Amino acid sequence: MANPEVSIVMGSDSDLEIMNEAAKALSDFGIPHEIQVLSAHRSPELVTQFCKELKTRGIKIVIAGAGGAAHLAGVIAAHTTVPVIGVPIDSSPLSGLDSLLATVQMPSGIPVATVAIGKSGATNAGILAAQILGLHSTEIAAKLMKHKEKLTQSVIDKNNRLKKS
Ligand code: RP5
Repeated sequence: MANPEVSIVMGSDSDLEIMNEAAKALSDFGIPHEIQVLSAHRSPELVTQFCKELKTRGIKIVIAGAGGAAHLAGVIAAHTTVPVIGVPIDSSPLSGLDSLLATVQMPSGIPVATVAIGKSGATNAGILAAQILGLHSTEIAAKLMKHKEKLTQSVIDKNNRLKKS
């Protein structure tokens, strides 16, 4: 996508199915984004280079997903002031609890906005990025309001179906 505003990164291509949910949410809100594999452990120098270029490339938010000893989001946050949203991936025998703790338990001074484990977390990462960008875009803000209305309508529809059954 040309001129991405949000960069999605993930520790491995095995995380793609989950991280695609973040990409889908961003597409729903019309936000240009990119997605690539970057590993804090397997390609530390590429991560550093990526962080150095974020500002000049016009990236406003990074969404970083990783599993296991999930240090990707935290390492990126250590290198940049661009806000980082972390998605813990449930790819290990510990079902993502390890990734959650590794992503969320950042030391004071280096925040990572950590969302839920797995697909719902990835979706919410995309929506959270839209909410941040929506502070300065009436177009995105309007789409976010529609999203909320749809959620309310889905609850009303569920109750109507329950009443009929
Ligand atoms: C992490 O290790 C990745 O984020 C992935 O969730 C997990 C397994 O990676 P692969 O062995 O499938 O490449 O770094």
